[in-house]
Amino acid sequence: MSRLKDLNVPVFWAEGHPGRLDREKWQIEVRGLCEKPAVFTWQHLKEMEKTIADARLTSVTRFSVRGKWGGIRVSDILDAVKPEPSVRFVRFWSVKGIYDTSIPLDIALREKTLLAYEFDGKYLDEDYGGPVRVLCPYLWGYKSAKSIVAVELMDHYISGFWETRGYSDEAEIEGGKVRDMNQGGRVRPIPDGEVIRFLDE
Ligand SMILES: Nc1nc2c(c(=O)[nH]1)N[C@H]1C(S)=C(S)[C@@H](COP(=O)(O)O)O[C@H]1N2
Ligand SMILES: [Mo]
Repeated sequence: MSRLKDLNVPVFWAEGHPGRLDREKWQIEVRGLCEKPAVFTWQHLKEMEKTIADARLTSVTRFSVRGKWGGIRVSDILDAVKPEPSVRFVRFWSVKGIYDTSIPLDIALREKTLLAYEFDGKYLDEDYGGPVRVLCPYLWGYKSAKSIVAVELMDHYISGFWETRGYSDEAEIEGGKVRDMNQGGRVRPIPDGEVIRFLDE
Protein backbone atom coordinates (compact mmCIF):
# COMPACT_ATOMS: atom_id res chain seq x y z
CA MET A 1 0.00 0.00 0.00
CA SER A 2 1.17 3.47 -0.73
CA ARG A 3 1.69 6.12 1.90
CA LEU A 4 -1.08 8.27 0.37
CA LYS A 5 -3.44 5.29 0.58
CA ASP A 6 -2.32 4.65 4.19
CA LEU A 7 -3.23 8.24 4.99
CA ASN A 8 -6.66 7.72 3.39
CA VAL A 9 -6.12 10.52 0.92
CA PRO A 10 -9.17 10.76 -1.36
CA VAL A 11 -8.69 9.58 -4.95
CA PHE A 12 -10.16 11.99 -7.47
CA TRP A 13 -10.59 10.94 -11.09
CA ALA A 14 -13.46 13.13 -12.31
CA GLU A 15 -13.07 11.78 -15.87
CA GLY A 16 -12.91 8.15 -14.72
CA HIS A 17 -9.99 6.12 -13.38
CA PRO A 18 -7.50 5.40 -16.18
CA GLY A 19 -6.65 1.87 -15.01
CA ARG A 20 -3.11 0.50 -15.25
CA LEU A 21 -0.55 2.82 -16.79
CA ASP A 22 2.87 1.71 -18.00
CA ARG A 23 5.54 3.70 -16.18
CA GLU A 24 8.44 2.48 -18.34
CA LYS A 25 6.65 3.62 -21.51
CA TRP A 26 5.40 6.93 -20.10
CA GLN A 27 5.94 10.02 -22.23
CA ILE A 28 5.16 13.68 -21.76
CA GLU A 29 4.99 15.92 -24.79
CA VAL A 30 5.99 19.53 -24.22
CA ARG A 31 4.64 21.71 -27.01
CA GLY A 32 3.27 25.12 -27.83
CA LEU A 33 5.19 28.38 -27.80
CA CYS A 34 8.79 27.24 -27.50
CA GLU A 35 11.89 26.89 -29.64
CA LYS A 36 12.57 23.24 -28.88
CA PRO A 37 9.38 21.24 -28.34
CA ALA A 38 10.30 17.84 -26.94
CA VAL A 39 9.00 14.51 -25.72
CA PHE A 40 10.24 13.54 -22.26
CA THR A 41 10.28 9.81 -21.74
CA TRP A 42 10.22 8.18 -18.30
CA GLN A 43 13.90 7.31 -18.76
CA HIS A 44 14.75 10.91 -19.65
CA LEU A 45 12.83 12.26 -16.64
CA LYS A 46 14.67 9.85 -14.34
CA GLU A 47 18.00 11.15 -15.64
CA MET A 48 17.10 14.75 -14.88
CA GLU A 49 17.82 16.33 -11.51
CA LYS A 50 15.34 15.24 -8.88
CA THR A 51 13.84 17.88 -6.65
CA ILE A 52 12.18 16.97 -3.37
CA ALA A 53 9.57 19.44 -2.17
CA ASP A 54 8.12 19.26 1.32
CA ALA A 55 4.67 20.51 0.46
CA ARG A 56 0.93 20.17 0.87
CA LEU A 57 -1.62 19.21 -1.71
CA THR A 58 -4.75 20.98 -0.57
CA SER A 59 -8.14 20.46 -2.18
CA VAL A 60 -10.91 23.00 -2.43
CA THR A 61 -13.02 20.13 -1.01
CA ARG A 62 -10.92 20.77 2.11
CA PHE A 63 -8.59 17.93 2.62
CA SER A 64 -4.86 18.50 2.76
CA VAL A 65 -1.88 16.16 2.78
CA ARG A 66 1.74 16.99 3.44
CA GLY A 67 4.74 14.96 2.36
CA LYS A 68 7.94 14.89 0.40
CA TRP A 69 7.03 15.04 -3.26
CA GLY A 70 9.82 14.03 -5.60
CA GLY A 71 10.05 14.91 -9.25
CA ILE A 72 11.31 17.36 -11.82
CA ARG A 73 10.81 21.09 -11.42
CA VAL A 74 8.54 22.46 -14.12
CA SER A 75 11.13 25.23 -14.43
CA ASP A 76 13.76 22.63 -15.41
CA ILE A 77 11.44 21.25 -18.08
CA LEU A 78 10.81 24.73 -19.45
CA ASP A 79 14.52 25.57 -19.49
CA ALA A 80 15.01 22.59 -21.78
CA VAL A 81 12.39 23.64 -24.36
CA LYS A 82 13.21 27.37 -24.45
CA PRO A 83 9.84 29.11 -24.10
CA GLU A 84 9.10 32.07 -26.33
CA PRO A 85 8.90 35.44 -24.54
CA SER A 86 5.15 35.57 -25.20
CA VAL A 87 4.39 32.60 -22.90
CA ARG A 88 2.05 33.52 -20.03
CA PHE A 89 0.35 30.26 -19.07
CA VAL A 90 1.23 26.59 -18.80
CA ARG A 91 -1.48 24.05 -19.56
CA PHE A 92 -1.36 20.45 -18.40
CA TRP A 93 -3.19 17.52 -19.97
CA SER A 94 -3.99 14.26 -18.24
CA VAL A 95 -4.04 10.85 -19.91
CA LYS A 96 -7.29 10.38 -21.96
CA GLY A 97 -7.21 14.08 -22.93
CA ILE A 98 -10.34 14.97 -20.94
CA TYR A 99 -8.86 16.66 -17.86
CA ASP A 100 -6.76 19.77 -18.34
CA THR A 101 -5.87 22.82 -16.28
CA SER A 102 -3.69 25.89 -16.75
CA ILE A 103 -1.58 27.96 -14.38
CA PRO A 104 0.25 31.28 -14.77
CA LEU A 105 3.88 31.00 -15.88
CA ASP A 106 5.26 32.65 -12.72
CA ILE A 107 3.60 30.03 -10.50
CA ALA A 108 4.73 27.22 -12.81
CA LEU A 109 8.30 28.48 -12.38
CA ARG A 110 8.28 28.46 -8.57
CA GLU A 111 10.57 26.01 -6.83
CA LYS A 112 7.93 23.61 -5.54
CA THR A 113 5.92 23.28 -8.72
CA LEU A 114 6.87 19.81 -9.95
CA LEU A 115 6.17 17.08 -12.38
CA ALA A 116 6.06 14.67 -9.46
CA TYR A 117 6.61 10.92 -9.61
CA GLU A 118 7.18 10.15 -5.91
CA PHE A 119 5.57 10.75 -2.56
CA ASP A 120 7.63 10.06 0.58
CA GLY A 121 10.19 8.13 -1.45
CA LYS A 122 7.83 5.79 -3.33
CA TYR A 123 6.61 6.03 -6.91
CA LEU A 124 3.08 7.37 -7.32
CA ASP A 125 0.56 4.77 -8.41
CA GLU A 126 -2.33 5.36 -10.80
CA ASP A 127 -4.77 6.28 -8.02
CA TYR A 128 -2.65 9.28 -7.11
CA GLY A 129 -1.62 10.38 -10.57
CA GLY A 130 1.34 8.18 -11.35
CA PRO A 131 3.52 7.73 -13.26
CA VAL A 132 3.87 11.53 -13.35
CA ARG A 133 1.54 14.27 -12.11
CA VAL A 134 1.67 17.97 -11.47
CA LEU A 135 2.23 19.07 -7.88
CA CYS A 136 1.51 22.77 -7.50
CA PRO A 137 1.20 23.40 -3.76
CA TYR A 138 0.60 27.13 -4.27
CA LEU A 139 -2.90 26.64 -5.67
CA TRP A 140 -5.96 24.48 -4.93
CA GLY A 141 -5.44 20.84 -5.80
CA TYR A 142 -7.44 20.90 -9.02
CA LYS A 143 -4.45 22.62 -10.66
CA SER A 144 -2.33 19.54 -9.86
CA ALA A 145 -3.36 17.45 -12.89
CA LYS A 146 -2.73 13.73 -12.53
CA SER A 147 -1.05 11.27 -14.92
CA ILE A 148 -0.05 13.95 -17.36
CA VAL A 149 0.84 13.31 -20.98
CA ALA A 150 1.27 16.86 -22.28
CA VAL A 151 2.41 20.32 -21.24
CA GLU A 152 1.42 23.22 -23.49
CA LEU A 153 2.98 26.68 -23.42
CA MET A 154 0.48 29.39 -24.21
CA ASP A 155 0.22 33.17 -24.48
CA HIS A 156 -3.38 33.17 -23.21
CA TYR A 157 -5.47 31.44 -20.57
CA ILE A 158 -8.03 28.68 -21.12
CA SER A 159 -10.32 27.40 -18.36
CA GLY A 160 -9.80 23.70 -17.73
CA PHE A 161 -11.96 20.76 -16.65
CA TRP A 162 -13.02 22.08 -13.25
CA GLU A 163 -12.75 25.77 -14.11
CA THR A 164 -15.42 25.39 -16.81
CA ARG A 165 -17.58 23.66 -14.16
CA GLY A 166 -17.47 26.53 -11.69
CA TYR A 167 -14.12 26.38 -9.88
CA SER A 168 -12.18 29.63 -9.95
CA ASP A 169 -9.58 30.19 -12.63
CA GLU A 170 -7.11 31.60 -10.07
CA ALA A 171 -7.48 28.73 -7.55
CA GLU A 172 -5.94 30.84 -4.83
CA ILE A 173 -5.81 28.84 -1.59
CA GLU A 174 -7.81 30.40 1.22
CA GLY A 175 -6.77 29.84 4.79
CA GLY A 176 -9.17 27.99 7.04
CA LYS A 177 -10.09 24.59 8.32
CA VAL A 178 -9.20 21.49 6.37
CA ARG A 179 -9.15 17.77 7.07
CA ASP A 180 -5.48 17.21 7.74
CA MET A 181 -4.84 13.74 6.31
CA ASN A 182 -1.50 13.58 8.15
CA GLN A 183 -3.49 13.70 11.39
CA GLY A 184 -6.12 11.12 10.51
CA GLY A 185 -8.42 13.62 8.86
CA ARG A 186 -8.65 15.84 11.93
CA VAL A 187 -10.28 19.13 11.06
CA ARG A 188 -7.90 21.94 11.87
CA PRO A 189 -6.93 25.33 10.55
CA ILE A 190 -4.04 25.37 8.10
CA PRO A 191 -3.13 28.93 7.14
CA ASP A 192 -3.14 29.22 3.36
CA GLY A 193 -2.46 25.51 3.08
CA GLU A 194 0.90 26.29 4.75
CA VAL A 195 2.04 27.61 1.42
CA ILE A 196 3.30 30.86 2.85
CA ARG A 197 5.28 29.20 5.62
CA PHE A 198 6.88 26.79 3.15
CA LEU A 199 7.85 29.66 0.91
CA ASP A 200 9.66 31.37 3.78
CA GLU A 201 11.69 28.30 4.75
N1 LIG B 1 -6.75 13.90 -14.23
C1 LIG B 1 -7.21 14.40 -13.08
N2 LIG B 1 -6.40 15.14 -12.32
C2 LIG B 1 -6.85 15.64 -11.14
C3 LIG B 1 -8.19 15.43 -10.73
C4 LIG B 1 -9.02 14.65 -11.56
O1 LIG B 1 -10.20 14.42 -11.28
N3 LIG B 1 -8.50 14.14 -12.73
N4 LIG B 1 -8.65 15.99 -9.56
C5 LIG B 1 -7.91 17.17 -9.06
C6 LIG B 1 -8.30 17.55 -7.73
S1 LIG B 1 -9.79 18.37 -7.57
C7 LIG B 1 -7.50 17.35 -6.66
S2 LIG B 1 -7.84 17.97 -5.13
C8 LIG B 1 -6.30 16.49 -6.76
C9 LIG B 1 -6.48 15.30 -5.85
O2 LIG B 1 -5.39 14.45 -5.93
P1 LIG B 1 -5.51 12.95 -5.42
O3 LIG B 1 -6.63 12.30 -6.18
O4 LIG B 1 -4.18 12.36 -5.67
O5 LIG B 1 -5.85 13.03 -3.94
O6 LIG B 1 -6.05 16.03 -8.08
C10 LIG B 1 -6.40 16.94 -9.11
N5 LIG B 1 -6.01 16.37 -10.38
MO1 LIG C 1 -9.92 19.07 -5.36
